[in-house]
Amino acid sequence: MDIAKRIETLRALLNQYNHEYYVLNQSTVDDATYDQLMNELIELEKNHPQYFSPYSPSQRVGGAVQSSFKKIKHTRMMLSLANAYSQADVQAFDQRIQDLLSIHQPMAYVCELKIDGLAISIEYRNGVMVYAATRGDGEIGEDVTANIKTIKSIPLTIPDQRTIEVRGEVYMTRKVFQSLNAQRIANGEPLLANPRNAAAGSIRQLDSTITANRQLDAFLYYVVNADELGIKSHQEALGFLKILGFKINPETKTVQGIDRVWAFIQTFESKRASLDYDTDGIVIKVNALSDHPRLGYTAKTPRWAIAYKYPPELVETTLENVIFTVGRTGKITPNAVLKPVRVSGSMIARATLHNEDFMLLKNLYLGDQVLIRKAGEVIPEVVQVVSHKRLANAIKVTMIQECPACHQPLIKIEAMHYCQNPSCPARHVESVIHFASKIAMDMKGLGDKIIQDLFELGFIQSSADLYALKDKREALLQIDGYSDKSVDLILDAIEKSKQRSLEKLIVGLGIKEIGEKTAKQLAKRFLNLQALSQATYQDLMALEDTGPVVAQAILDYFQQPIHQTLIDRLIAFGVNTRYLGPVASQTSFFSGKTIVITGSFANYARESLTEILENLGAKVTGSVSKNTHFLVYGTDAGSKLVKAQTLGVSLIDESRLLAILASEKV
Ligand code: 3BA
Repeated sequence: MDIAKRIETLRALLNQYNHEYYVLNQSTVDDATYDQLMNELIELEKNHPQYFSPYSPSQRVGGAVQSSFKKIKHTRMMLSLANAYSQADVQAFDQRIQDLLSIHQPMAYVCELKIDGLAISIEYRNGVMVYAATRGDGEIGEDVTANIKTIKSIPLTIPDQRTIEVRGEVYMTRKVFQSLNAQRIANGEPLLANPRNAAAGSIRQLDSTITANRQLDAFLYYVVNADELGIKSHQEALGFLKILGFKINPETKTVQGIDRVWAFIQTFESKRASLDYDTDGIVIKVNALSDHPRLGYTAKTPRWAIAYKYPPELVETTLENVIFTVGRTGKITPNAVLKPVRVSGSMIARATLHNEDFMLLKNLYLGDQVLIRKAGEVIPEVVQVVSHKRLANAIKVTMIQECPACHQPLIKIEAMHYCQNPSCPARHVESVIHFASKIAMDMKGLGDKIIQDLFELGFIQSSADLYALKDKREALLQIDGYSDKSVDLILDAIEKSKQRSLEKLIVGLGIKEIGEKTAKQLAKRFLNLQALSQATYQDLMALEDTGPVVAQAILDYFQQPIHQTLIDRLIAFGVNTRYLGPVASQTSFFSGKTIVITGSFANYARESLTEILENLGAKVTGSVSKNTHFLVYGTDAGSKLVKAQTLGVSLIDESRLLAILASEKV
């Protein structure tokens, strides 16, 4: 027997069966035969390792565990979609397109279901998959190739040798999601909230054999380099994807005119409940690809597409109680405790009532039937009470006057109530949760519940105490449910957080008014915590984007002895207090230059371009003057370009910019 030939035949057959079963939903072979052929292939590959191929159908079972995901820079920015919430929004989208293109007949649009999953980008070269990446921030994603290869409906090889980059949505069917959760109940594991989170969690597994067991699926909807491949319309791009063996959504329809788009949206509103996967709207795309560059892009979204979002589902349930939680800043939030119900695919047991005014406006009584909604990633909210169902003698919900944790009287500032006791235990717990969170010191695995446990059991009183836990390993192991493995993971995450750059620490301190963006500016400007803590009001006011409120908040923070003590202890534990990010280069083309950016760019979001140029030492400002050194302009540059030309400011277009940045190696 010619081994090589047999292996090739088996691979071709198994690929064909996979495609029939997972993409076309029709099988021509029984499970036993399939398994037999697969086993034969695995056996041959094992005995003849010289014929190993990473693209063999035997490689879809997952493999080695990775220690982390590599970062991948997308060759072309992975954008987002602008949203529409009404017929008027959809019509405005159409009107703008017709205006921009000066077209007065109905446009051809492709209507696609908006799959509620996780966006991915996959590149093929010479007919084989070379990498697959998540969206990330649109510019840089994570290399999840090993995990994507386990998705049976995504081909490992395609019958086209050109470089082809395709994008789509990975999702989990409702059926698979339910059986996964049933299995988790049986194992006593926490439940996954909805299929979207389950799919995202499965793709983020470092062990691809776990991903392989999750039975993920994917619809592809975009050919990134369609222009290079001679594709003329979006519909044609979808047809091309289909020929290559990808799964495309069968409900997609091309129509003429926005009225027909609206009809499609209405037809689907009732149909989407019966699908076996979650959708959260309809994506509308201009069909003719030649119109896309003419329409261009705003900072983050193409002007030739929009996502219509269906109104969030309203669900009725019982208001069992109202509890008041204390935030890190002492802010009090009333929360509705609900009889758990399923809303927009997630189980909901709590909903926010925001503040006293909102809560009183709803006129709630305990035991009321209430309508709640959950829109996208937004916190569930009580919409209204069904007042005719109110029980006799029900008790009205009112605002509390003292802190539920420390019983100090609350102070009302504008619409919000605050506990102003600096040693309130609830505030301390929230401060530590914030300190450990992803946007701050990013201690992975140290969730809210664990931090609450550690507080209640007296292990910690402040963020600095986290760093002393490593000497209490034995005591931690005595806590119910803490294993050797989980304790080590937590201690390791805490230890690792000592190496975070200054901006993460600034966020972690929880200074009023300071978010991620301001923290980054402060870190870049002051370079270490010592310098920031000694900054004067004038120093702080001299920063761009920093006004009197922020400046005062920073001064107030460092003046409090309790904060000085915290910082001293963090330093004593070896927490890094220096800025570790890129510093403005002294020698770059842009160092010391004042630059204005205008228009939209194919390769950059505006914000990231600003950051790139600032990292190269440029000062990026908002308006063109005679002091401007360069105007960096993209498509649709308007009055700024005209003004720069009048003033004789040097102009840099996107291709020149790319060349300069390439020579700066960014
Ligand atoms: N079409 C999501 N973006 C989509 C290519 C553009 C796009 C989406 C889409 C930008 C869906 C944003 C993330 C992204 C690829 C960027 C769809 C869906 N089209 N049908 C117009 O079904 N969820 N999402 N993905 N590039």
